[in-house]
Amino acid sequence: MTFEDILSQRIARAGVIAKAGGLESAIEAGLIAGRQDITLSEAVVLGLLRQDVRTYFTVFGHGSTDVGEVLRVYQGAGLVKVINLRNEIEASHAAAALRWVSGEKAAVVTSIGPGAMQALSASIVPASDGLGVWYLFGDETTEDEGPNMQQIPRPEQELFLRLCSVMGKAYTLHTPLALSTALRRGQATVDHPYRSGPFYLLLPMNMQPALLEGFNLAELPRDVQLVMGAAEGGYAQAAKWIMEAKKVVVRVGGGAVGASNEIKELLGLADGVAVVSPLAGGVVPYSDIRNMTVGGSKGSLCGNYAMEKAELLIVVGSRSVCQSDCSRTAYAGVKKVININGEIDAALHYNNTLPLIGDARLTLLKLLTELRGHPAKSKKVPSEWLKACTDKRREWEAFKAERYSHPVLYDDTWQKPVLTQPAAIKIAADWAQKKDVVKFFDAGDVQANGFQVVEDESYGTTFTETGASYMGFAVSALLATSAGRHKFYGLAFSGDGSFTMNPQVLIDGVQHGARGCILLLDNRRMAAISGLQLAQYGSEFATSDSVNVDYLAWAGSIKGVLALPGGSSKEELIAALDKAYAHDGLSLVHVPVYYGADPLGGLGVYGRWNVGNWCAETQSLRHDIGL
Ligand SMILES: Cc1ncc(C[n+]2csc(CCOP(=O)(O)OP(=O)(O)O)c2C)c(N)n1
Ligand SMILES: [Mg+2]
Repeated sequence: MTFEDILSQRIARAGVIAKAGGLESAIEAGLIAGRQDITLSEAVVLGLLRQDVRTYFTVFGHGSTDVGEVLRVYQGAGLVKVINLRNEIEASHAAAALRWVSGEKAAVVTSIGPGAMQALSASIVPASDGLGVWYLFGDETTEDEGPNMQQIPRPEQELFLRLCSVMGKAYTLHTPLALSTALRRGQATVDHPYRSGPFYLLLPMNMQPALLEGFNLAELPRDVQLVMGAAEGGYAQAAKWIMEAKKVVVRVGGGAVGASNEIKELLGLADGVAVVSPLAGGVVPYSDIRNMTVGGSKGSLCGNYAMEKAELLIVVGSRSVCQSDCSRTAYAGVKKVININGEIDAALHYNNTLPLIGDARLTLLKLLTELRGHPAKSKKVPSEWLKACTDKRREWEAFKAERYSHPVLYDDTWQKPVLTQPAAIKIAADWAQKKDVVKFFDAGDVQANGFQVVEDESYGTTFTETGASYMGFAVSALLATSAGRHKFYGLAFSGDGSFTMNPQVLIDGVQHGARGCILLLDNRRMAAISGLQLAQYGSEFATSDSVNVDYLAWAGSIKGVLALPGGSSKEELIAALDKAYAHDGLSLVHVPVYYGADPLGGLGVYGRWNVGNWCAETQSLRHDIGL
């Protein structure tokens, strides 16, 4: 077949599929023959379409022009949407954010080599946060005629496959007719019921245009809903432990999303309190009397208190990352653990554990049925445990309120009074809540202050990438506001360090109609690390520079971006956010923020962490506790 034949048949095929309303209906209505002469690239796009992947975040290169040509035709027919970007890390973040906020699947397409490596690096985000994302990477030619430019320069086979396979599941389409298996493997990862993740489909450059004669479309896997059931057994034992324990803490992790009602009832029946992981914020309403907010190495007064004093720990869908449990030292008094988890490894994390392996909500429902059969746990309302915890929560709220009532401090670097980061975040988070704006948080002090400040009443308005804490995620995530079927307005809380990792969004956001605001909290440094250096060694080192950047001029130089000074008061910041919101597109609000030793400038640290020169002590405590 000539290229002209391939192209004309492709255009006709895409047109028929679009007219029929999708591949499934085109096949069912017999509008398209079951067997087609198509290239591997087109079969991949068709296969992904059948799995409801219609959005592509791309940085094409010589390693992916053939896939690009197919996408050109399919976009022309209205079947897919291609969002061409300037950085693969940004592309990956946007795809992850789209999946996270809207549930919509997307694919990231890159060239071979450096482009793919950038996307692979950023895919630590969906790998850590459990988000299903497809990655299509150009790969070296299969005939091995000689080293390909941008391949890993060693005379060995499948090096990219090996590299990607460390991060997640990967498949090289070395043999085009293995496509259906490759797509099914991808489906099993991207649509995994409780721990989805990145899937890397490696497309050798000479295989992409390979013609599959008479390819049977029936081989392309259909879209399916994968669900998991409740855990089997163990409920009577779990209920007995819960009824016997005086002090119960429930760790609410990302796997608990969707189980708000069940957790609420569990807290009541168990007379427990919740400590909520930042990425599950709102699963327990902030105002709930039993919510001790966040806990861990940064933590909170009340969250860390509850963890330290509890005797029974109930984990719901958490991986127990070091930040969340002070590197295994947070639960000093815990004697027993009930771990409700989809993942066996995560469920067995602590000793003395009763693992309940299954879907969190369905398992909780069964546990609740068991618990309802027992007499009420505490006659006193509130119980001693709840009273002690709520006292701490009150202390925490007072501590925060004091900071909010001193929102401005004199800053040595800015040489003027500026807003503190906690105050600026509080003002903007409250503003976002009123406007129903989705909040994204970047890494650093911005993130830590953010999860200490945010007061969500329900899940789904804050997305803080605490899984990998990848600087530049929040600003790139703004691309998700316009990329999918569900449009929304986003506010990206970003530090000066994080923003400068992915400033491409200023251009790409305009090009693709992003609706959102970058709230740039500029303390002229990577403060989270300066803070760690000071706390550990008494000296800051190489975490700031002396370059004064005019972010307003930078953002304002891009036509379509509205750049606004955020001022140094609540009123000025709200006025700037209102103006940004009224702008139908992307804006950047620049807020100089305080960095320094004044305790009113920060929200404190309450836990331990196995990093720097804290390791010896933290590790020794972990072994003393022995959990
Ligand atoms: C891509 C990436 N590189 C390095 C880090 C390590 N790191 C975590 S926070 C941080 C500094 C963040 O600075 P900024 O965004 O300005 O926020 P601030 O702490 O100043 O509020 C660094 C370097 C990271 N999380 N991600
Ligand atoms: Mg900073």
